[in-house]
Amino acid sequence: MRIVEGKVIVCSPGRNFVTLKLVTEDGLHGIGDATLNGRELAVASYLSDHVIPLLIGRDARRIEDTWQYLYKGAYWRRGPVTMAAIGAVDSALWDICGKARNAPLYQLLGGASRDSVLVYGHANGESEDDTVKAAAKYVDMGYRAIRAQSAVAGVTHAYGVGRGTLYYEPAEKGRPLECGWSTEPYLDFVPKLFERLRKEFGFGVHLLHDVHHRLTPIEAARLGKSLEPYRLFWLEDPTPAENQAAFRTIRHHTVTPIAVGEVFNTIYDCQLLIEEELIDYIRTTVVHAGGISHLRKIAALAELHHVRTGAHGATDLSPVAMAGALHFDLSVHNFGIQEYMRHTDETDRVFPHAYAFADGAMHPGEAPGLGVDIDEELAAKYPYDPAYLPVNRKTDGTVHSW
Ligand code: GCO
Ligand code: MG
Repeated sequence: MRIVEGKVIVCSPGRNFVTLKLVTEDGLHGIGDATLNGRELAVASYLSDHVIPLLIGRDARRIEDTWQYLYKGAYWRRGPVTMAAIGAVDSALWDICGKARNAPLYQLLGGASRDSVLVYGHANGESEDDTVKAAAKYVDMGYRAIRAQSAVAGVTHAYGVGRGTLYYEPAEKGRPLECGWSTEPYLDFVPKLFERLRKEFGFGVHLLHDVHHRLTPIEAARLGKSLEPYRLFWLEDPTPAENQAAFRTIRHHTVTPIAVGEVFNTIYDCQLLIEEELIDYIRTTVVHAGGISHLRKIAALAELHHVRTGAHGATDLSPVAMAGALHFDLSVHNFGIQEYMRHTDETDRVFPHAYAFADGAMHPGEAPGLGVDIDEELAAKYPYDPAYLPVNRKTDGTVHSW
């Protein structure tokens, strides 16, 4: 089952996506998501200029061997560009193997460990009241887990505040939007928001919150402690995680569960976090952390340490990544939750898929392989549209993590 063709499709049906497509001599094709928000063309070039030429003639069934060949063979290891490229190849090969066996991918990964995959949606608002209204909408749609973010007085363009739709898209055309950051009003506001949410919805719905890397460890510890009465499902990215040991401070002070890892690329990025049991959920994705093969290794390490998975699922990950995540989630034993941000209708039309949402949970469907495809003709109608993620500055102008 030799690979005879490979191509990279860059399109922008509502937002930018990079998709790898590999074709075998038997006429089967597989796809992988290679989207790196704000740096898309670097991965597209890495694939077209450096990886696809090495894939032609290789046996599509040798998934692990190809992964090691691309990882060790590049000499220059890790990083989001390299790992997104390897992840896309890995997903495309799993897709092909599923199709060759006429089985949905999860059946090749050990079969279903559960009936469906619990997902969380995003409730965003310009104020506490708006966020409560947005959360009510998700409860009405059947969600059993909701991430809540809100604008904070004194913080310009707070992270996660939507624009009145179900979609949240922080990347914008032109130069990066400059947001303002102030820790004090944020730390005072968030516990009040969750107190209100518990008052409105009780404890029957899971609540989550994303700090988006903005606090120091001791500030994050204070936030975790002040949120304890509201029993969050998780507090996400409380502090930047390049320094994994910094999470010891948070862990010493609070029992609020911690989730980290959407920006991680390999198992080494979370090794200490997992081995020292400093986190509760690992958020690595099939896109940026080397595909389904590598994610399974991270999950296996995590399982030894009572850490569950909670894969990133923002709209800057395409439906191809969503499908991969759902097969992984359904099969892996220590699954926790899956993020599910809805794509626009345009995006869904370009990437027809078998996965579906019902009663607050999702299922990848029974189509062979990933169960998702790309309509190339339609994709061609949405050319690449450069956009950048925002940057953040503190009130005195100092650049801060966005
Ligand atoms: C999340 C995320 C994202 C990121 C985005 C950046 O938890 O969903 O933090 O929304 O901001 O993926 O491109
Ligand atoms: Mg996040």
